[in-house]
Amino acid sequence: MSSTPFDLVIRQARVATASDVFEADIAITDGRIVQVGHGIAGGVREIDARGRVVTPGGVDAHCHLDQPMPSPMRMADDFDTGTRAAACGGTTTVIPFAAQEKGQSLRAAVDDYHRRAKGKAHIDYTFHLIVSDPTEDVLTRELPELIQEGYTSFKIYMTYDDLKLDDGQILDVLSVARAHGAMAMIHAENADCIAWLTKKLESVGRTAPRFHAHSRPMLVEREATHRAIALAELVDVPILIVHVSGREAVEQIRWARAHGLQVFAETCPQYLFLTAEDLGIDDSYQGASCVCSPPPRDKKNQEVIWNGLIDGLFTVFSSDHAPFCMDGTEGKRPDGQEVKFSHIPNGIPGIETRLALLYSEGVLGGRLTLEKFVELTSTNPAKAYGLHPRKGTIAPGSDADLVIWDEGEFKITNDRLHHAVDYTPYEGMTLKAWPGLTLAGGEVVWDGRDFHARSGQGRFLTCGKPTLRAPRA
Ligand code: DUC
Ligand code: ZN
Ligand code: ZN
Repeated sequence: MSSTPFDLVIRQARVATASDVFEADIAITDGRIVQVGHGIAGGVREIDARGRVVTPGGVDAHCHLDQPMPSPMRMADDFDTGTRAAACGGTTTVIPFAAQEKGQSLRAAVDDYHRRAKGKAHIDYTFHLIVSDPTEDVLTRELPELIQEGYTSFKIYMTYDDLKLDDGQILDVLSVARAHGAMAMIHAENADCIAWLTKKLESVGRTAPRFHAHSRPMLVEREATHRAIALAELVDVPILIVHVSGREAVEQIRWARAHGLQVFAETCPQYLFLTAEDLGIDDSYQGASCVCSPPPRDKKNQEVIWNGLIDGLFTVFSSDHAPFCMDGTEGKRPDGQEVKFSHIPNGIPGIETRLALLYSEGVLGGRLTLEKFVELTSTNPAKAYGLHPRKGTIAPGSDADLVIWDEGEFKITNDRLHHAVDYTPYEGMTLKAWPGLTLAGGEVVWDGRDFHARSGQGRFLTCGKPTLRAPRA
């Protein structure tokens, strides 16, 4: 038997996977888990995790980093600051978006995004594509080729003038997903209803940030969710509805599941912890900080989202981190100006707070089992986007991406976070836990106090085909 010690052994962990919670030691060599069990031999380094929960590192399967924006807007986080924040919040893999601009080839969008990421990421990453211009060449050559190369998921939009596809285009793109086994993610909001409501609101001077929520009521999400499901049913292809915000969309997804359709669903922290009131109860511009789409709803809808997490309606829990500063000229105040709600860049930061919010209020709040937490935040996103079992579990052969949890009071303040955004929507909230240590590829990137850049930097991952089936609701 070889006497070479392991690089690292984590002792007496309370190991949590999507299927079990059990006590074990975890041995790591060359960035991978090599043994999980009892009585494991010594490591060059050892960490005593007695009594502490150890989960797989988080997979944040929906975040926006350094995505090209129309001038003067610019995302505050690039692959350096965004993945630094992710690591300090327990996330070890991110999947942001290589976004095609209309008129641009998909390949050019991917090449550009690789340039933005290269040498900057501290944790592993891959890309979803955003298909905004499904030309004949995109449909017949570029998209199939990219799927073949390991870009096996893409997002399509039913809203936003510069991104949205019409129903015929959606059918075309879904057909490519079906033919080549890709996962299609859909942003479901009815663009014409939003445009009509926005015009009405602005014509009577209702331009403050809070009217963003009035311009995107639940009905517009419900209708688009229904339509997305029908289009996918017509093509006979699985889809994943992203950032589901409340009851009416949930009902559509339940209906689809009950009819045996492969409809997956994602939700995000903002739909559990924020409401439309966070966009303002008066016309103050502060509410711009919580302008995102779909908008946060109300307390009753938060309960519906919690129930969907508990009962298996939701497949994945992502941040939808979309980082814009409140101050300066590139974020929520374009050119330094307070603008109409329809001109405020959409999105809120959340890449670092995603896991701790759900662990604290879900697991320690008694709503979610540890297994469910792991499934939603790590295992299922890894399966949905073809990264499992390299990512998303604690097992021999998997990457040594782990979180050791500290339980105790943790107050969220923006100065404790590691993103480049100048606020957090969760300022002042007291949580019951925070990652005490994050290991990425076997290296400590967060020790509970300080961030440590990973020597080899994060690696780009090519993805396999999705390996998930939606349960019948
Ligand atoms: N909505 C999106 O669809 N993407 C980024 C942020 C947001 O609010
Ligand atoms: Zn979206
Ligand atoms: Zn998004």
